[in-house]
Amino acid sequence: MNGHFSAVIDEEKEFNRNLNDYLQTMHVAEAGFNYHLISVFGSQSTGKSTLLNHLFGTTFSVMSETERRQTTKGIWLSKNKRETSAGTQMADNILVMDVEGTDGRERGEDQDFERKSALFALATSEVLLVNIWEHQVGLYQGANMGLLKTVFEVNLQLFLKDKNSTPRSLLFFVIRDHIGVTPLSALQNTLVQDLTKIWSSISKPEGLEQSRIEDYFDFGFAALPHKILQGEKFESEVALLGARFTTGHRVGKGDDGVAETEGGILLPEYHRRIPADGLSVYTEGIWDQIVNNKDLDLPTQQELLAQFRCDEISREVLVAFDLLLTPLEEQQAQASKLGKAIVLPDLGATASQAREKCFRAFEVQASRYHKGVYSRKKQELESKVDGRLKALYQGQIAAAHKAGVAAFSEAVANKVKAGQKAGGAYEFAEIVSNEKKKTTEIFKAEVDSLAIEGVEWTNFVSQNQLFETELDEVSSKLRKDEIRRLATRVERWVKSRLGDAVGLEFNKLGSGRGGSGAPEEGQKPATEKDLWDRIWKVFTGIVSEAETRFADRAKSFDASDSEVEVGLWRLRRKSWTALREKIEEEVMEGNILLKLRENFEDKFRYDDAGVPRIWRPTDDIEGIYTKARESTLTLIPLLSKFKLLSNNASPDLIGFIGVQPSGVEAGDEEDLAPIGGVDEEEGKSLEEEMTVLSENKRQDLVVRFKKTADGVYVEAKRSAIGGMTQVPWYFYVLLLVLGWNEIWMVLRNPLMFILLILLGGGTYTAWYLNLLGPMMQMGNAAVNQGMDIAKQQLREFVANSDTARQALAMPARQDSDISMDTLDNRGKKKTESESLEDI
Ligand SMILES: Nc1nc2c(ncn2[C@@H]2O[C@H](COP(=O)(O)OP(=O)(O)O)[C@@H](O)[C@H]2O)c(=O)[nH]1
Ligand SMILES: [Mg+2]
Repeated sequence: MNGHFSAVIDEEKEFNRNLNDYLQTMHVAEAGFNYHLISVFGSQSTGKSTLLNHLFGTTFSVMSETERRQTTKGIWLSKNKRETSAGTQMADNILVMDVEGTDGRERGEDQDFERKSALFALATSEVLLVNIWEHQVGLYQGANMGLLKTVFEVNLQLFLKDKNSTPRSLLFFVIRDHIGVTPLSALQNTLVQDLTKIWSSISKPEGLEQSRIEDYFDFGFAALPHKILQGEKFESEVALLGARFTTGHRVGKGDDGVAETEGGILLPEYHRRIPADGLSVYTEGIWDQIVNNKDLDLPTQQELLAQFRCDEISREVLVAFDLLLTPLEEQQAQASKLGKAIVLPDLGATASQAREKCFRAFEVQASRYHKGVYSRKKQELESKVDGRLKALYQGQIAAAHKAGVAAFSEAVANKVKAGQKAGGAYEFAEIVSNEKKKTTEIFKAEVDSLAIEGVEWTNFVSQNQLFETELDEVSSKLRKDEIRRLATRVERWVKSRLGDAVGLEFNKLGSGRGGSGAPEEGQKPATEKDLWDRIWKVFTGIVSEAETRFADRAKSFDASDSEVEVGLWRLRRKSWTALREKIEEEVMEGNILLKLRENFEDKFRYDDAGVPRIWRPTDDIEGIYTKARESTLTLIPLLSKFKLLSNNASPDLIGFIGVQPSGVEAGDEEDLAPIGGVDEEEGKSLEEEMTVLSENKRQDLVVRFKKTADGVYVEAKRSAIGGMTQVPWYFYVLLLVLGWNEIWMVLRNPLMFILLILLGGGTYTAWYLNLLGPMMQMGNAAVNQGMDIAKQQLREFVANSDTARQALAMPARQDSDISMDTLDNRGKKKTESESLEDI
């Protein structure tokens, strides 16, 4: 190849692979269908190359006029170098092929090349210029006619393969060295007759016997004067001929088979419809078929070309597509490798633009090729591109889904937390529905942004549904958690209330009328026998209050009936367990013994009016003691079993807790302590559940209590007789004998004597007025009172001092500042009690 023309086929009959480069340099490759391929035909040295060079400004080598040496064999191609001819704008991108063969007269060894090049030219060119000397017109046996016969024959072969679409060709006769004596029209007639004769002489393939030459060819004619003899005229005629190389269209067909056209000779129907960028591949394929003596099948060649080119174009457009898409794919892959899904910003817009651009670029270039192949390749490209997009979009949706669900649960959790901090004033259901709406909108916006109009698979309806379903699942899980939290708060409240209320009931056991164990508030009940009735009543009251609150709150979260039912069931069970624990605590050894002692002392040391007793030897201490002790002892069997006075049976615990609701799941039962009689499989009966003190404990308690009571009795007894011990009479004699001196001293001393008389007179007067007894009683009471105050002081010291209490192994006092029922489960002193309204 040089700058002027390119070899299509070299002398070794090899196809020149640089043809496409030449077409690109000449800017023909991008011209689509806007080009024209013209070949020249004729015997050796008939001035073909000369004609082309003059017509199109090409530089094909011409046989030197002096040397008459043959030019190199082969097929050469050049682009028209002229823009205008005789003032007329020539057609764009005219490509001219110069076929150099051997002289027709020496046909023989190279007839083969001639035939092959003719076939090649015919298969590819719109116009075949047939160069012929005027003096040869009419010479039917002339060399040119032999070549034409070949052309017609191969043409018929082509037609056999493709009856429908092989385009017509224009055989344009250029009569050289036209002297002008015989008019062109006469020459024209002679030529047409000769052609018809040739046509009828060739053997036609089956089915085409009746075909006429005009069915396949249009004819054009031009005459040129002698180039050397009439140089100037030759030039101007060539220029006029060049002016005919413009596009034209058919208006009819004359009688002689000469096409009636308007405009130039280049009719659209001659065009082989091979896009310029595929011309090189196409012609190569054709030459390959021809050289290898294969049946030339143009439609197949066109399909092959289309496949080749469409694939090539597809690759090209995919490169551009890759450039846009690969970074996104990599970003996504990177993120998922790190385990965190990423929502790529503006993915929908970027990707759909890349897709659109890719398809449009493909369409512009590839749609010029074979329609069937094109549409197939287009589909292939689309599925390739959409496959990539699909994966990317699915990743995107999955990421948006994941991010959405995470954002949703986080937002709900945060709002709930904030609400709890602000004092529990939040509506769970409202938070969930607001957050769900917000999250769904964001997700839907992302999904919608991926939609491409008219592309079915970008309509992610099911993904939207899936997302909403997942949000519902998450919110149901969050709601469950919320119910659990609510339950925990309510349970804590129940526990704290039970601690107070049950503690109070037990305290009443030891509370006397002003006795040291009496609580500040609360009246001693009329009877101790209804202790369990009172506890049960208080308990059911607290639980039912808690149940109401729980149900109300749970309903406000949109909890289902079944969830509420399960929650209430759990609450009742936990409440019962809490009550059992509280009772257990109350009847702990030290605690209960203290209560019994207080109860006993209350009965023993105070009379029915609540006045403390002052023991006198005459009092029936033993009787009162026995009565009080027996009365307190009756408490032990009462305490040892949870039994109601009203129906003389244990409360209906099974009825209270109720049947296990069907909605209970495995997780709901995990943290529940078994309850005897309710959970039958636990092997503990209701009887056992209701037993507060075991038989052993009971007996032990009786023994211990009796000891304690005995101690109190002994103390009382001692105080009654302590001041009344009899003094023997000889003690008075001894006192008189030993103290005689002192007596005399007092009697002799007037001051002492007067004091003695005053004291004796006072005593006599008191005795005389019967005031001696009450005075003595008063004195005795004052001493007792002093003792009591001292004991009280000691007790307070013991109660308030941990070390002292530990030393005595004594439980804390129920009504002291640091009492058990106001301590929380970690032993910390509670500062404020929880209100059910805050829950
Ligand atoms: N008589 C005559 N000779 C010509 C004409 N044009 C070219 N020639 C000569 O014919 C010879 C062969 O020309 P060439 O263009 O190489 O013929 P080709 O082999 O058909 O390509 C050259 O020596 C030209 O000078 C013409 O119009 N009339
Ligand atoms: Mg030549």
